[in-house]
Amino acid sequence: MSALWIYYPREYIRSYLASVPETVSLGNKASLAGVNVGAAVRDMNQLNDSRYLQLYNSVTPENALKLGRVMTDLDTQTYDFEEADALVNHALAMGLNVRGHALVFGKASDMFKSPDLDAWLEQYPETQRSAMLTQLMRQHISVMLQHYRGRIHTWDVVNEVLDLFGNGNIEKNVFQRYVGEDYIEIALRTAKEADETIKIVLNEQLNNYTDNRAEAFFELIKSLVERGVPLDGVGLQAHNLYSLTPPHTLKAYMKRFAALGLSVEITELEARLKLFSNFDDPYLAQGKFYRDITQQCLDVKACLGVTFWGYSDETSWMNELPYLFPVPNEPYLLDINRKVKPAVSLIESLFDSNR
Ligand code: 9MR
Repeated sequence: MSALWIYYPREYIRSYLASVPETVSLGNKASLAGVNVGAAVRDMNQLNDSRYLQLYNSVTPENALKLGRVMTDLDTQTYDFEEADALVNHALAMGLNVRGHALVFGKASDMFKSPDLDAWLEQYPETQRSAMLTQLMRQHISVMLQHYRGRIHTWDVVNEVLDLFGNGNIEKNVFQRYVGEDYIEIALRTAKEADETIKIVLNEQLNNYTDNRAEAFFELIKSLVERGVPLDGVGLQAHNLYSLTPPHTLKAYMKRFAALGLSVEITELEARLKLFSNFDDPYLAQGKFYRDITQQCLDVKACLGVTFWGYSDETSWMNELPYLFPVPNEPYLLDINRKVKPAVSLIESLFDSNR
């Protein structure tokens, strides 16, 4: 029964289409309030959409800055910045804040094989692998930070250090296996050496902000700070995949990082439409959820902003994994036809009364 429910594709009435606004000014209002509201973009087409600046004042290249996209040859450590530069330069010309994502990301290799670092290392004698991966990681951080010096000021230097389903243990990803758990600290220190002006962020996916895993993440961050490891902020991704996080739990959690002297940011917000199927109007309920999450950020001074992990419901990384994420996902602020969804005016209304 429940399996049927999960896989049953549903369509909900799009009553919001009756009042799609001509223009919106969420991006402007966010700028005036000194907060970033952004989206992850896949390509120039999304960035060039006439709604982009109406909605956002910030952007995160979804994949363009990742190792697998910029490094064309692991052995010679050759780079091709054409696509990434085009996107970043265009975003800057539009006046957007650009978030750099992500320099050291184990799952990109383990899950997405982009690139497959294990396969690369296995060509070399076992005794050399640790040194090789450490060198590659350090070199990559330095090359990226030098290349984007003065253009990108905030970087997810290390992405997703915890086991996705564990109790808060460090994920046994390719960096942990070859470099050791110290890879986190080595990466953060290397980033500081490469460009002392950037904001160094550790970005993590938590499924809620109250369980052992969330606690372990806090303890890890606290210990890095106490040991003087360079770290300016924490990114909380906020993918709501199988259940919805109660928004109010986020505020208390963010305040704990603020008390350590760190900034926080909601970096990859999304909540699948399917999670709202019990509501009369799932699109409206989704909008209210996003409004309430954004409110948590506005309530915490150290919170720099909120980024949605995609531009419009036409495409989503989740649609590419239908067995894990059966449709409807439709998690973004624009729908499958790039029409403005209810979330937009609901979030916009927060800026009329806040800050
Ligand atoms: O959305 C991204 C997808 O297109 C890529 O194939 C994948 C691997 O690079 O990464 C996805 O984005 C992830 C982000 O980089 C880190 N947090 C989880 C995101 C969704 O998987």
